[in-house]
Amino acid sequence: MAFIDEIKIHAEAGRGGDGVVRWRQEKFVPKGGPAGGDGGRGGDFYAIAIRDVHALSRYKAKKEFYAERGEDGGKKSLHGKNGEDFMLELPIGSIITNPATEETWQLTEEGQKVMLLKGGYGGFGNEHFKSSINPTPKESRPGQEGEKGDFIVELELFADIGLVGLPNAGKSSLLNSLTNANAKVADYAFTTLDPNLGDFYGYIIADIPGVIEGASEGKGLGVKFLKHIKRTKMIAHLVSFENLSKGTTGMMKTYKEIRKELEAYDKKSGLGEEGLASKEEIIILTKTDVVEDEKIIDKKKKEFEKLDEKVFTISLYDDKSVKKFSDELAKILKKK
Ligand SMILES: Nc1nc2c(ncn2[C@@H]2O[C@H](COP(=O)(O)OP(=O)(O)OP(=O)(O)O)[C@@H](O)[C@H]2O)c(=O)[nH]1
Ligand SMILES: [Mg+2]
Repeated sequence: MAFIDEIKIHAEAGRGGDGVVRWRQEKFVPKGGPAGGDGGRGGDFYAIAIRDVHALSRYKAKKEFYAERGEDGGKKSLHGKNGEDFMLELPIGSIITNPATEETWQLTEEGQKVMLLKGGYGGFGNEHFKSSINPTPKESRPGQEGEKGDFIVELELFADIGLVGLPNAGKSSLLNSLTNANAKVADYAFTTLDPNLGDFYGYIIADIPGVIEGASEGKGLGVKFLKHIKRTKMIAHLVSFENLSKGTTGMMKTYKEIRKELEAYDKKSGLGEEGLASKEEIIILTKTDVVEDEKIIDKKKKEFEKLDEKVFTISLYDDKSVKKFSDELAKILKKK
């Protein structure tokens, strides 16, 4: 899936409204005092983070954005209305740079708002200049220009959940069935050579190459891919029922091997409490269809539940199990 990952835009905050020269007009008063109102403020220009990884593609055609100008002042001392702020919606993970000023901003949370450009102040109307020496000023000021700028927006995607497990556990297959990713799937180890990302209702799922025993020492595809899930909020740990055939402790043993690798990785990278092993984890027991006896599936599920983790059983040949998991996952991610 193609995520557009860089755009350039031109943005302008609103100009302030002009102050005006007006005179009070009252019945029986031939010439009243000054009554020209001040101009309104120009709208500010903001970027706001939304949960939509495809949001940058909206700005492929239109690349110039303007906050509203402030209204001019009016008669009877009326202040002009302030211009509306402009909210540029950008996906979470956007890094915004103004190359001219070398300022950068990063959007990391849904709803986060940053001001990129400030609107201009409104100009004073003639009433403002009234004084004892000058009771009838004919002076007013124009509104101030709003700030302007060219920005580069780059998208750095942070996965919300990372899939880990042995090669062949079914990670890429699960990613494909939950999202519109098109990751390569095959019945041999190390099919996935580079991480795949998928968009799951605005949350990013990362599928990384399988981890094997000794990975933290550089075995298999090594640890270099674990860094891709360093920033995820949680991991989903996949263990296939195919590992049952290694003996009744096969699945748990497989699970613990991978946990050990995550811990070793944390230690090596000095991650400690921030590490992979400390992340919230859900366990997915995959390929239930290779087991004939439902009781074995239940028993395994209970055994894993004793680890005090959320445990799901799933087979990609059973749509219901996929749907159930997908609904639960959406709930879990929303709660975070
Ligand atoms: N029977 C069965 N096979 C499945 C299921 N899910 C995936 N598979 C098969 O398992 C094999 C491995 O699937 P992948 O999704 O490539 O596994 P992976 O974990 O991404 O493997 P690596 O990329 O090598 O780490 C493929 O042949 C899939 O068709 C399932 O629910 N049941
Ligand atoms: Mg894979």
